[in-house]
Order: sequence, then structure tokens, then C-alpha cells
Amino acid sequence: ANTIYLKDYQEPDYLIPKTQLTVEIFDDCARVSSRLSIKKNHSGERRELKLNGENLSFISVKYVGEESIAYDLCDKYLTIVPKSDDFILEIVNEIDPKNNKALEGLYQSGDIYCTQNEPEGFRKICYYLDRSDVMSSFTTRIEADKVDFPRLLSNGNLIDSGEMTGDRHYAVWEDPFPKPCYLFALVAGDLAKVDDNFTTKSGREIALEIFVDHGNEDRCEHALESLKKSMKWDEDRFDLEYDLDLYMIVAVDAFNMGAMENKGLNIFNSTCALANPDTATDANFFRIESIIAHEYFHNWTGNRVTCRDWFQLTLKEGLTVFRDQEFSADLNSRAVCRIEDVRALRDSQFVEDAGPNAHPIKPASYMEINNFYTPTVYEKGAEVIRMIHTMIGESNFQLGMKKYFDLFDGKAVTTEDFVHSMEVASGRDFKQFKRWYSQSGTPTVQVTSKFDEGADTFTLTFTQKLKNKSDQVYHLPVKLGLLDSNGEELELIMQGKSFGTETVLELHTDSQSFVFEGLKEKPVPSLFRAFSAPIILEMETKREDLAFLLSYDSDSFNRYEAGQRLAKLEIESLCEALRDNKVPQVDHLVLDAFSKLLRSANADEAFKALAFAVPSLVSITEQQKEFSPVIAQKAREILSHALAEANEDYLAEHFNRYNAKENYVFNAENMGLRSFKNMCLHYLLKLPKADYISLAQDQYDTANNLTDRFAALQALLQTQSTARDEALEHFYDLWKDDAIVINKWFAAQAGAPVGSSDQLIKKLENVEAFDIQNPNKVRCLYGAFAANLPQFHKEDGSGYHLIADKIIELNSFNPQIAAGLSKAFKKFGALKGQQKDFMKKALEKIIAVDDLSPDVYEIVSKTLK
Ligand code: DPP
Ligand code: ZN
Repeated sequence: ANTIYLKDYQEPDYLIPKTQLTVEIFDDCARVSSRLSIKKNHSGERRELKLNGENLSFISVKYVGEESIAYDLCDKYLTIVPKSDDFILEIVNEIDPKNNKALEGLYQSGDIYCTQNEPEGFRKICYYLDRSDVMSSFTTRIEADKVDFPRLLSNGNLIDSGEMTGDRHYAVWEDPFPKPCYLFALVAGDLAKVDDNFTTKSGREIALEIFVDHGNEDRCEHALESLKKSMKWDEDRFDLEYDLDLYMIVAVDAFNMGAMENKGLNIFNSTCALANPDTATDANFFRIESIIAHEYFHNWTGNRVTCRDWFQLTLKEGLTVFRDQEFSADLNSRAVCRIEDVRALRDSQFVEDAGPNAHPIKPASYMEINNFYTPTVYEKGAEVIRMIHTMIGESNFQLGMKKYFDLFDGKAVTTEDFVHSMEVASGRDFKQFKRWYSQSGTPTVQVTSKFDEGADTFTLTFTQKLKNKSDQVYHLPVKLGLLDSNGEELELIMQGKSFGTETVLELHTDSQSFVFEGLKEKPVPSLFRAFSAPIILEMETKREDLAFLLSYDSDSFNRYEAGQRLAKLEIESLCEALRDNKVPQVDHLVLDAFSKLLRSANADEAFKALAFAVPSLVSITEQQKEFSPVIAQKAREILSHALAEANEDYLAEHFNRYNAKENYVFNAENMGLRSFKNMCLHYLLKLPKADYISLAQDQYDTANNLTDRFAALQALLQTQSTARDEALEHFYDLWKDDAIVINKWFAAQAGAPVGSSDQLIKKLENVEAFDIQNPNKVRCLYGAFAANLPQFHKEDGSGYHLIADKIIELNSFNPQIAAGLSKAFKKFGALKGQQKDFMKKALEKIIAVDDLSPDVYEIVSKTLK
């Protein structure tokens, strides 16, 4: 496979100011006729014009009004030597959407035709300059059978439609905003429509339309509400208004990504759009709200201002994730959102950054750009934007956004252009800060402290430990406070100047000290509040101090963090005891600290549900000196069991208190109450009592919403009981024909701590509701199994071989999904002995496949290196 480098970027030789497409859909193929207005884009001699095109049946190419012209055709390009600097080409080709199982370009999902063109799908529709710095005004005519395809949709405004002979009809769409072809979309099918409207702050009425399979009309309300909230929020906080008169969303079942921000015509994976209380959990409702927002926010950060090239992907993704995180935080509980975002960052991005496929948020090279839609580009990218926000503050950040749109609206730009806008608006210099864009790996910040009793000073020293030899020191913000022994915030005084009780320090050099004055007693520091930088904090903190911060820190994130650090210390001790064949004993200080939190009056239920949960298995194994998920899982269970036992009465009582039978309403408060209640249930089922199994069984049977029903099922999945089997069987019978809901049934079993195995997976892939061609099902069965660390890393290597075989199967028709699953082998470097040999064999089996896609090759070869 070829490696493509950022340093080789060159401006396009030609531009395509205008694109007119006609797409005729027939039974056995689709015919695409394109009329491209092309213009030379440099002052030198005319060069050849190389149009991208893959998997296309070429029919003809000519200048408008002429016969044929000389051309050269290979499996990747159509090349001509232009006769002038400004001309119109007419090209015809055919494609086969029905057999397009890679789900890129134009393909069939169920009975619907739809497109996915980011990053490089458009070249599978027609010959084109498929690169994001070529922006064009599109007019699209679609023709199809009117019975099978009553809806014909594309970007922009419908300007014409009508009947044709032979039961066919047509629609013509015009998008007034020039865009790169990755934002082109087309949908044809028999879809139900649910609509609504939104009036913008300048008084324009926007029609909102959601298109879904017939029968799903009652699952659209939440997406529409979320869309209206997003439109309003973007006006209020970012002063950004929608620009077309129509906003359409289409939900399809077969989709590689979560959703796609095509101009005026978003296409969504149905899991990320459709919800009602019976078919979606709180987590689904929350996620849908944030993805609807994310795609909507792309209209400005992504579409109006787009990326010059795909190395700049984080320009739009990091920024848009930051925006959707802020939206969720403003609408729900900011503290809970931050904790969940950081948890997700650590469990996915930190792991990626420590593994074989680590890359900077702005990669310097790639083999297959599809492999770079990663937690690093997205979530770490958002953290980088957040650090700028933390250092310059909201009002300067908004001035920076204004500057960004002033300078770059309608353009395809780079991450430097974004940072430049922020520098101009804030008067700051971010030259050093830009290292966050080009260096990979999570930096560690070591902190030591010293209290000088005579001088009443407290000194904090921060030292950066970088990941790679060639790395240079980062510029990063440290938000902090100091607590006195009563848990009160102390005034921060440095060099005689007061900074209130919370401030943001900035690190620039490899070691920096800060001296806080006027302190009568040794304070307890609370550092990196709200996780102000994506780093690993290394600081020796006594268990007593962690317990203290868990009780008193005014920063919710650090309160949570103190508990997690305390629990991890304890789990580490338990792991050691298990390794040494000693009887593991849980420390009373830890149990007391968590029991106190559970009863604390100064924390809400949503927070408690997060803070009382033991650290994730991933976050534990990432810190292990020797990677051993089986021992980590055992230690984790010992701690959970001890917490359940120590708080049994309280958990049982509070489970009842919140077991209300009110109608389901999705909002932050109710979501918090439900998560607390279900956390109680989850702990109770760690105790081997028939009463608690009945409790879960009863909740499963009588729940009036999927959140509670599914939580009961998951609680039962921790047990080996007939109640477990009955609930699983019932769930399957109820939802087997529902493409979205049944996926939860696969994921819950594949990921279960008890009962999952390679044998189970082989049984589940044969049930009728499974379909390997559907990416959601692959993610929910094989993806969930590969993320079930004790199972995937089972001693006999069976997990590795199962997943390797599936990657090989997927590689033959959907390389993108195959490559995604290949990332499961990321712990290769941490393995030892026979375990490593087993994984090596599995990886070598993949590498040996004929016709291995560049997608899979890139991931696996880098893993083996
Ligand atoms: N559809 C993906 C996203 O919105 C890629 N743009 O992040
Ligand atoms: Zn995005």
C-alpha cells in the first residue's frame, strides 16, 4: 500500500466551479452523467487532468458539443490533456449500487439507495477531482421508478420535479453553496416523512424533515427536538444561523459511520437517529441528541469552512466535537458530561495513543484515510480546542470563531488557519501550543509539592515527561485550587497577588515551579480541574488525601477523579495479593470513603452513579505493569462485591425509593435518577441472593421503558440463573425483527463478564437476526466481544483467531469495517510469552491474505511492527 504524506500536498491543477449530475436509477445499475465546468488553477503551462474514479464502468467522455476526445483510463484515474484553460466535460459511467457492500459511494441499504462520500466515496460514483479543496456548485437530477422510489432527495433546494414516461419520475436539486464532493448526498427510496419547522433568530422559517422506513414514524420526535435545540443553541452561544430553507435527515440501517453531515441532507445510521422510550435507552437518547447536534454544527464548522486536505480532518472534527460537548454540557449536567467525556477519552484515545496505531491529531502520513476517523482526531482534537478555550476564555474564543468565519467562510483551510484566528482574537502566541497537532502520545506531568512551614509557602513543581524521543515540551493549562483541612477553598496568592480560589496556570517548559504564599497549614492541592489538559498526572497522593478530595473537592471532575484514583490503588493492591496467592482484603479506608460518598448530601444521583462505579477494566489494565485483564477483572469484582456488601441495606432501600413507575421523560434529572437506581440494582446482583434476582426480574418484566428493562437484563447478565436465560429469550422474541433494538441483545451478551465466549459468538452469529453485512451488527457482536478483554485475551488464543477470521471475511466486502475490527489487536506490544505468539499467529494469518485491503494492511502491519 502507498503512503501519502502531508508534506507532499499540492494545490489542485484544476478546479470545478460547477457540477451538473444526472443519476438514473435502473433495476440492474445506475447511470451517472456528469457535466463538469473545469478551470485551470495555476499560471503555468497546462498539465494533464487526472480525474479520480474507482469501481466505475466507463462509457464516454467528451467536451460539450463535440464528439469524443483522447483519454487514458486505468482503475484509479481518467486522464485527459485539456485543450484550453476553461472547458466543459461531459462524462458518462455506470455503477452497481446493489452490489456495493463496502457502503462507500452510492449503495443500497434495505430498499433505499443512499450515499456516503466522506472521505473518498465520490470517486465511486463518477469521475471527479475527489479532494476537499475543490469546491463546486452542484445541480443534481435524479430519475427513478416512481413506485419503488417515491422520494428523490439531494442537497440544497428542490427546483423541479415531474413525471416521465414508463412509470418513472424525476427531481432536480440545486445547492447554492459551493462544496467539496464529500458533502454530496443522494437518497432514493420509499420513505415515510415526519416534519417540523424552526424559525431562526433573523425570522427565517426552516422546514425540518426526517425520512425513515415506514413504521418508524413514532421514533422521530426526539431527533427533531434535538435538532431544534441544536439550531437554537448555535445561535445563542456561537451566533451561527442556518443558511438553507430546508434541513433533511435520512435514517438508514446499513452505514459505516454514525452519521454524515452532507449539506442540507444528513444521512444517519438509524441507531443514531431513531428513538422512543420502548426502543432506546437514556444513553441512546443522549447520544442521539449529541450526534444530531454534531452533524448540525458541521454546517458551519466543516461545510461552510472545510478542510484543505484530509490531514486537516481534526480542523472540523475536533472543533465540532468540542461544540457538541459544550452543547450537551449546557443542556444537561456539565459535571456529568465532563466526567463521561473524559472517561471515554481515556478508555479509547489514551489507549490508541499508547498503542501501535498512535498518531498526532494532525497525522503526517497515512495509507488509508478511512483509518483516521479516530478517537485521536476527534476526541483528543476536541481536548486541544478545549485547552485554547481554557486559556483564552469564552469571550475571546467567540471572537476567535468570528475571525475564523470572517477570514475563511467558503474556503478549504488548515488547522494553522484556525489557530491563527484564535491568536489574532486573543493576542496570544500559540506557536508552541501547535505541537499538540504534530506530536502523538499522551504526555505525563509529574508533580511534586513542598510546604515550607516557616515561610508559609506551598510550592508545586510540574515536570513534563514526553512520549517520543523527538517530542518537544508542550504548552498546556493547569486549572487548580487548594483546599484547607476543612475542605474549604483557599485564596491563591502568588508574588503578592491574589488569584481568587481557582486559577489557570500555564506550563511551557520541562519543569516549572509555582509558589503559593500566606498558607498557615499544608493545603491539599486539586490539580487539572475539569481535566484541563489531556495528560497523565503522576503525583504521589496519600489515600487519606484522595478520600478527602472525594468528599470535599468543589470541582466535580476532580472529586470523581480522586475516587477513581483511590479505587485504582486498591485494585492494584488486590491484583498483587491475587498474584501472590494471598487472601485479598479490601482496605477499610476505601470502603468508608465510598460509603460516605453514597450517602453524601452534596452530590446528586447522576454524579453518585458515576463516582460510585469502580474504574473501567480498560483504565485498570492500561496502568498495569504486566497486562493481565483476567486478574484485573477478578480484583475489580472483589472490590465491587465488597462495596455491595458494605452498603447492601442502603442500596436496597434506595433502589426502591427511585423505582418510580412514572412515564418516561428524557431529561438530565430523570436520567440521573434512573442511572442511580440501576447502579444500585447492578451492585445488589453482585450478592448471591435470590431476592435480588427477583428484583431484577421484576424490573425486567414491568419496566415501562427500555432504560430500566435493559439495565435489569444487564444486571441479570452478571449471574448464572434461569432468570437470565428467560430474560434473554424474551428479549430476542420481542425484538428479533427490529434492526436497532436487537443489536443491544448481541452486544450485551458478547460483552458480558459472565457467559461470553468464542463458542457463544459462534452460536449468536447463526441466529436469524444476525447479518455480517450490516456494520452495526458487526460492531455489536464481534466488536463487543473484542472489547471484552478477559474473553478476547483468553489464554488459549481462541479469541484472537475468532476475530482474525472475521476480519478476513469482512475484508472481502467492507474493508473499512474490517480495519476497524483490526484495531482490537492493539495490546500486541504489551503481551508476553505464549499469549504473544498466539496473537502473532492471528495477525500473520491476516497479513497473508491475498487482496488484503490497504485499510486492514495499514492497521495490522503497524501492529506487527
Ligand atoms: N460523519 C462523520 C462525522 O460527522 C464524518 N464527518 O464525524
Ligand atoms: Zn464530525
